[in-house]
Amino acid sequence: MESTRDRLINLLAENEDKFISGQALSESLNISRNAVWKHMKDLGKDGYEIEAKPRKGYRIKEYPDKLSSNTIKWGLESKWIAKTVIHKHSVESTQTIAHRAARENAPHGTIVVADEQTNGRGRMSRTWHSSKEKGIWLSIILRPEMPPNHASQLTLLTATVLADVLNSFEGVEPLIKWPNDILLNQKKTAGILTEMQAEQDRIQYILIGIGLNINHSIEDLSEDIQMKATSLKIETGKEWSIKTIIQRLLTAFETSYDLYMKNGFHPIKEKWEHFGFKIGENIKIQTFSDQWEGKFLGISDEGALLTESIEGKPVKLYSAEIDWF
Ligand code: BT5
Repeated sequence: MESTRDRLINLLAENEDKFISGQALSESLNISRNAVWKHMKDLGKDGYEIEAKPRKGYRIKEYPDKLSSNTIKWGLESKWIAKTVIHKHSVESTQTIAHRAARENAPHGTIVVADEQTNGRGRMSRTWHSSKEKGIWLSIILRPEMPPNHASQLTLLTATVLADVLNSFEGVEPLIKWPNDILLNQKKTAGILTEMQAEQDRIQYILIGIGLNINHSIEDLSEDIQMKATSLKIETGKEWSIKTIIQRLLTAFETSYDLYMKNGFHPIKEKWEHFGFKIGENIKIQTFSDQWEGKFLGISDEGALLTESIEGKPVKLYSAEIDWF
């Protein structure tokens, strides 16, 4: 159930260009005018800028930078993404919440976002450190009409969206490490976890989990990753608005996803290779059963890793880790 406060913010948001009287608010919310006034005072304390004019009423001028379902939606121009926003202060993992929401029929484009994750997950049960209010810890629920074996293309698509958005910031030069790491100065600043629920030939839903380090100082990074991880703040020397970056990511994701559904994977492949790290160089390749060295040629038309063995034999891999010397 929506709280009175949320309903009040929604009413103000729906009327953002005009004033809405205290009387009208008190009637719509079924609370006293004094209670309306108290809520306004609280909103002001939380960073909302509310203009109050005698005889006219109230108007919302600015949302705070703090994350909430309302602040994320405010000013977000989207067709289908983030029409439903589930925001939590602290969760084990946004993926867990998103799985539950998806099973309970949350619509395509629903997002789950948290200030902090206490048990954030990487691939293969690895840990994803997600310290409080320092980065973006977000899952997107998708219900695409496509064969389940194309799901990994959405991971590559998400990597290009992250790279594009970061690349639009002055002085930030991201690269993508196969398949899902975003690097700044060769250190990991973002990771993507794609999970899917599918029947044989039909996807029920896909979850795209995005973790992006933003306002961490080096000490905020857990010791085991300090040498190999970084954040936007470490790289640029300044603080960033997490809310604004979420909004940028969401609109860029929506545009890219719609284009992919219309035009297929080819443009994504080109963009991925544009940002791809170590393409054309020798790398170490590790699969479940094997480890060898070869040349990284790029990605295939379906999104597989294309390599060439020392003997010059082309090898296509769908699941592998790469490293270098
Ligand atoms: C990933 O896994 O990179 C996927 C990360 C996805 C995280 C998001 S946050 C929202 C959603 N909810 C979740 O619970 N997860 C998703 P992988 O490629 O397996 O990389 C994991 C490895 O990255 C770890 O073993 C560490 O070495 C390193 N690592 C952990 N936390 C990191 C961080 N904050 N920054 C950089 N590297 C990190």
